[in-house]
Amino acid sequence: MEVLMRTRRVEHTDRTQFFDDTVNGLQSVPKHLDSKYFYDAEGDKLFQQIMDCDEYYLTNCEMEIFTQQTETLANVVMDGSAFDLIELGAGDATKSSHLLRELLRQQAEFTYMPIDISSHIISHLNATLPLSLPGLKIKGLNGEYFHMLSKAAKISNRRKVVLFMGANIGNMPPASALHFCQEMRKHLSPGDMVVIGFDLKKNPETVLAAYNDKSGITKRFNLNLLTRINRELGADFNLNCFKHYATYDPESGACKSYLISLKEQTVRIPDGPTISFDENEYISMEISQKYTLAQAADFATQSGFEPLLNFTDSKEWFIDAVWVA
Ligand code: AVI
Repeated sequence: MEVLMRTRRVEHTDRTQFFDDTVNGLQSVPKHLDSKYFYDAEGDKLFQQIMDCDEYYLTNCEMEIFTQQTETLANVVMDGSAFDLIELGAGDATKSSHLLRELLRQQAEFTYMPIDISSHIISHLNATLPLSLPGLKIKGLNGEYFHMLSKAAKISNRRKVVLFMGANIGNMPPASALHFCQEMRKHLSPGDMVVIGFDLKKNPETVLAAYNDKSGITKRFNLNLLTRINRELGADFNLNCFKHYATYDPESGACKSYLISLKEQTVRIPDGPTISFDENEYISMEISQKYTLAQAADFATQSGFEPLLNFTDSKEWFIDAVWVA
């Protein structure tokens, strides 16, 4: 069976947006690229390999929560009334299908509404999940998260439970992440819930290793975006002239990755500018922000939610926080 992996794949129709974002980012000081573009077909495969590698603990931690605490999680989200279970960036729904199975077992009255920017992922989920989870009511929504949340509210007026998992919130700088939570709150009504994954601050070496794995998969994952820019925009990045560099600041909780130019060089983008790099100049590629429990709870209150409880893995490295609107 075809494996659908990442959630934020940008579809082919977005080439103009990709071009504009890339050119703007590379003309900025300092230079940056948008990590949402990591996920082409090769990026999806590399991310799958990251999730399977020893150092990348996040997936196992959240999977442990969804497999070991499924019944309690199901009871919390069921809350005694019918609801729509909306998943932002559903991907292949690997983790959430454990919750779906338990909700079906408990005969919960719900419809699963996965939202994804990829129409391919949504058609796949619509077609396959009811086969693996008999009795599942599913209504996949293809589009931007907040547009589709508005659409979901028009389709049904039942209570909403929104899943936003995988520490995807960490890929936004904290101010943008807070804004995202505030925007999400505006799309929900009192009594609605969110279940949101946060990767927690921990031993700095553990965090850094997850983004600087020994086998170099994360390095290939970062460099793959240059390959994508070459392929889709016709640029001439020489991948051998850039080095992957990851840092973790335990004080701020920001884990950041960069590509460092190994020499003075120029890169041409057809129909766009020629980009000059100094030796050691960097491109900022991604942030993976880590939080304390208190910071995650503050996010809830500052965006108009009440933090209800946290589901934590046995190492206490990751939480799925449950917030009520
Ligand atoms: C998707 N996201 C939560 C991953 C993370 O941990 O920030 C993406 C990633 N980048 C490098 N490794 C994993």
